[in-house]
Amino acid sequence: MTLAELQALHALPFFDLIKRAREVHEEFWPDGKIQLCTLLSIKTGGCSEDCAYCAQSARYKTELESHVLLEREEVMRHARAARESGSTRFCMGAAWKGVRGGTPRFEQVLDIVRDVSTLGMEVCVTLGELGPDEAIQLRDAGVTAYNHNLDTSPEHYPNIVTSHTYEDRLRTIRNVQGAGISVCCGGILGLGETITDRLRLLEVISNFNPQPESVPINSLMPMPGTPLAENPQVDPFDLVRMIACARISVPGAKVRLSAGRTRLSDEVQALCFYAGANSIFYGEKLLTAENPESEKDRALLAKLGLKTLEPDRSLEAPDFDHSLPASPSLDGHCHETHACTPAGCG
Ligand code: SAM
Ligand code: DTB
Ligand code: SF4
Repeated sequence: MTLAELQALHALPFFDLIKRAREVHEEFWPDGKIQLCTLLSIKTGGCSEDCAYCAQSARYKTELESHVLLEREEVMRHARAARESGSTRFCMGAAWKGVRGGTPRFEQVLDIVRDVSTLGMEVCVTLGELGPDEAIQLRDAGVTAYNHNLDTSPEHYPNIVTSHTYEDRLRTIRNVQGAGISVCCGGILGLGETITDRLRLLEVISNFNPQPESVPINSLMPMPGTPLAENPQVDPFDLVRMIACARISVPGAKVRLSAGRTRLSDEVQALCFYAGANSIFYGEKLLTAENPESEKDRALLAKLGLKTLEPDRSLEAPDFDHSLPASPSLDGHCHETHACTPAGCG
């Protein structure tokens, strides 16, 4: 979409905008299900980059405890737990500027991905900059999606990050597309941007070819010690408008209501789901910041009568271990296709 088209949409009266978004949502996502994703920080803190919102940058004195790349078994423990709790996508993040092929740490990541990809969930990683060869190796190891956010408009980006450029981000996204990996690309609200900056971000993202499979919309989690620690919270109606514009401009993408849900009421989250959000990060932690308690999320989805997405059987390894408990579904019905008993399922 063009910036002018997005501006015209955004300027609609609130109810007209969410009605338009709802129509698109119902056309493209008729089952109305919500995808649960679980995040895990596999390497935390000590990052060379200066992203002004991020607790993991080594440049700021934050309260964060850094840790080196997690061991394979520990990651697998988290991934199994995520699957058991109903997540169908497991996203692993590393606080790196980027990765380079042939290094021991990249080989270690490939090993982790190979293991996690046997569990039958979508496997997403976010590791920073990526070259074309690394992208192919990740795909071959089993990565299904790569998260690389553009965060804001090209114009506002240099006010937020100076250690790499918007063009660097776009190059990585092209490398991911080139390897045939799905792109997950979105942004953050609350970085001191204007509405035009937000819509410019959507203009850039909606003009990707192909359009991204996933668009996370984060609200800034102000992290103590970072330059943006005191930024004011975004008006929740503006968040809903952004979700609606994302739904309309990238209709086939999962629009993920991402960071910042701890500061949103149930009612605002419900409006976001109505306006086109169809995924959340589920589990008490994002990468380093807080996320709502799983129980609270389950209660909210149940209250709204929203069903969750079931695992995609085509992602399962041929020797997939069905002895693990099946994913409990939030609607109380078993979505497993194998024979199961009430005691073993749900
Ligand atoms: N280093 C990699 C990168 O920058 O792409 C991956 C990890 S990075 C933490 C993943 C994304 O989390 C960022 O692109 C940003 O959009 C989001 N993020 C980071 N800190 C945030 C915060 N305090 N509030 C909201 N979103 C945040
Ligand atoms: C995305 O857009 N949001 C997630 C995921 N992609 C990697 C990360 C949010 C991070 C929030 C801040 C933190 O936990 O440190
Ligand atoms: Fe590093 Fe990513 Fe945080 Fe930027 S957002 S400081 S690249 S971990």
